[in-house]
Amino acid sequence: KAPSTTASEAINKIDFKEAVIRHLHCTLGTDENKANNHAWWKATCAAIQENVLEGLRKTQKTHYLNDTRAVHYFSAEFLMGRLLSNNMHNLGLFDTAQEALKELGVELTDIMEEEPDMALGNGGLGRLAACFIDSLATMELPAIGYGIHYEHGLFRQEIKSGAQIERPDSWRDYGNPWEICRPESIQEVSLYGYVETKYGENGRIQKEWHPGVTVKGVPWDIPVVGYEGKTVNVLRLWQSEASDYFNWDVFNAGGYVDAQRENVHAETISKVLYPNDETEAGKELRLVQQYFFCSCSLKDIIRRYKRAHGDDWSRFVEQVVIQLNDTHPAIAIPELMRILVDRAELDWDKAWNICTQVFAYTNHTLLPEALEKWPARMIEKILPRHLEIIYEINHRFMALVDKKWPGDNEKKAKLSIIEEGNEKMVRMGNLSVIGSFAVNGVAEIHSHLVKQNLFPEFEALWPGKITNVTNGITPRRWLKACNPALSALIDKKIGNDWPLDLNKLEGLSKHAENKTFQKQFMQVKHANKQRLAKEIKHSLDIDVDVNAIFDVQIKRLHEYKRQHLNLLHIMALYRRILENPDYDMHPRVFIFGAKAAPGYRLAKDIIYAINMVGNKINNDPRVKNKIKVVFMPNYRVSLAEKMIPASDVSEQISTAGKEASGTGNMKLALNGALTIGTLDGANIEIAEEVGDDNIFIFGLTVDEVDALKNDGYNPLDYYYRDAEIKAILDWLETDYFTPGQPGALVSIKQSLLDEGDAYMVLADFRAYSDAQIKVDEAYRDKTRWAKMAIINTAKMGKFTSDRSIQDYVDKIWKLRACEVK
Ligand code: 26R
Repeated sequence: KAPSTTASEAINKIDFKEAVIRHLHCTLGTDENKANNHAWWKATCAAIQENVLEGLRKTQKTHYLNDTRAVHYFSAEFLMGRLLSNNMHNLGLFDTAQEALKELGVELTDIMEEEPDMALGNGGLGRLAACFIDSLATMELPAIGYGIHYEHGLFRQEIKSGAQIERPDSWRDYGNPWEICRPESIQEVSLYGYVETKYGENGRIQKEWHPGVTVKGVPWDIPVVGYEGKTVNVLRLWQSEASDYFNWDVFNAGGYVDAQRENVHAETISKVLYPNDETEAGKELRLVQQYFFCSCSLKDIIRRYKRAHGDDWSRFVEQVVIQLNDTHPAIAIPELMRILVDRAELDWDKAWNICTQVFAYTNHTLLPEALEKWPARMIEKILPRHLEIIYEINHRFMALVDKKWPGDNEKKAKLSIIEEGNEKMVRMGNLSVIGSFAVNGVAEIHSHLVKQNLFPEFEALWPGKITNVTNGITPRRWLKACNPALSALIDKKIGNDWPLDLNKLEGLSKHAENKTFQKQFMQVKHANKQRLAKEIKHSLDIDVDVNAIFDVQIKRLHEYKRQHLNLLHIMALYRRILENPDYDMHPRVFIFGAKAAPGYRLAKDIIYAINMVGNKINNDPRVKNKIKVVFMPNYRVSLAEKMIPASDVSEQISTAGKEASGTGNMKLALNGALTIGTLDGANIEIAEEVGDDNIFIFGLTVDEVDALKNDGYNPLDYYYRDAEIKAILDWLETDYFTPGQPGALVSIKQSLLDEGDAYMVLADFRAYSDAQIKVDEAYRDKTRWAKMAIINTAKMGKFTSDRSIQDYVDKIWKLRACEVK
């Protein structure tokens, strides 16, 4: 931005300074001289929040007066990260705030570091929800996000002697400046107890649930500011509290201590986010969490509907659509049925009609261990009435299946919500498909596999119900805010309307071969790498060469994502250097960021192995700094925002068919990193956009993976036939990387050889290594690399989450934008 300030900007700046000082004084009880960075941060947030809340009031009034149809995004996770920078950018106040603070002697980028991440999610699914609510507000669509107000978000990761340690996350310890408590909208939620069957006068059977426990749901609202600040939607998160109403008797009977114990139990519900990514554990508290937030949210929606329409349910489906973010909120389906049938006394068919026009379901994974199934006995204990309703839904559905395929019991077994066996299980995926009017996968290949492998019988029964909506990312956070230098360069080249219309980036293509532009583009990358190098030095005391290739793999740690394939390749390079001191390669820094689920042994072993191998390589003078290995602790949204702009190479190396979409792949390519990846998830669509010359694709395809599995894949074939693979795996068994502790890394070798290498790491190793040689060659040709990087940025238009949301609107939600003046 030009340094000259217009009159109105000067006034804005003065106003802003005045607001910050006022909040230092009146909100924080301090002053300009005493305030530390934390106080400046809080005062700045409060000054910004004034503008946010004005937009919120206007938006809510406009939506109310227009009685708008809205989408309700139900998600157990929202990975919001930090909000200050995002809110300032979306309000167009970033430069104003930066200049105002500078005049007060405060550096904005320093105080932004004071903000704790809002890490109320595990990974892809939670971050997608955050990008989607940004797009919804930006596109002026009436929407509300519903979730859980976890007291502790995803654990903080520390690395001690190379191993992951989990520490509690406390994002609200010193107060959160963005959230607003709404005690006027508290809801009551019931659990446990039994169901009484009554016979009404008309012979109608009535079911009455006598719950054992009642808890309060307290809503906290986080305003969600759209770009250019017109629409401000909300994210409403529910916190559990003991219901004072329920414990009154215990208290009066002199049971003060017991009453407090009840409190502890009730408050446990929203205490902590489950840190499992893709491994269903079937824990009772998790089901209680899911039901708790779904029940609160449905009651909230119905209260709002009734305020406008009274007891007339006929317009409910016109006003309300609910998107289920995976099956985690699937219990909302029987809960809405319960409310309609038992409470509103609608007859079953009418109620079912409403349900199946309101819900839509997104599937995010095909991994069998991530598909939620609850023991029927557990549901019966916690939600006895809901289990009855689920059986009734299933009973009627089975009749429908019998009409389509008379007497076909195999079909019924596959389609049934209930999985028979030793222990009866309720399949939440089947319930979600049956209770929804639309089902979608998150990338073309993934949606294809949902139809072909996961739900083929549903596809046959209801052709067209399963569709695709390819994921996206918000370019406001993932380019404009996190990479200001690149954004400024793009503005200069093609104008500044790309954040709202990402296809405009295409305009960069014609400059891809322009020497001056290439130089500018790579200078920005270089500066971002310098910044990250400083961060690496600061947090790990490792020196990295900024002229080396920054090769980045950032995502949750999981075998299917194959961080260990990356590691084996690093070991291969190291070995090649030891065998041939002149081994020719451009220096490379391999940078990792990953959290492992606390109970996932092998994932933690892989983190340990990366650190131990890295430590050896980084300190071996024979390597002559050609390789560095960096494991950045506590990977999270705010760290991603620093790593992504500094990346040259993006590692997207999952076993084909396993990664539903990926979204980190899009963020990295948008910031000019080149992908080395398999034909999996959205990588396929990224390759289509950038063209085969601008991406490094390798490895088995989905069909080849299937074929190899059917032929009987044997990892030992690769071990014995490829001397390098053998040498590396054997190396893991020595104490070379873990002096005095032979066998400390052996579990990785075991998983690949003895346990069958379920993710075909060895089958893909050679192809991966060859692709890495191509990456090396490409980087040495500076002009070629610059051109490829520019083309990657230029071709990412498709992957804005605005496009994803438009697809949902057109195919599923049938929503209309509502202009807020
Ligand atoms: C059941 C429970 C333990 C659980 C299972 C799976 C909890 C969390 C998950 C996370 C899954 C659903 C997830 O995050 N999937 C990711 O969703 C992203 C957004 O669609 C995709 O980009 C990514 O490929 C996929 O792994």
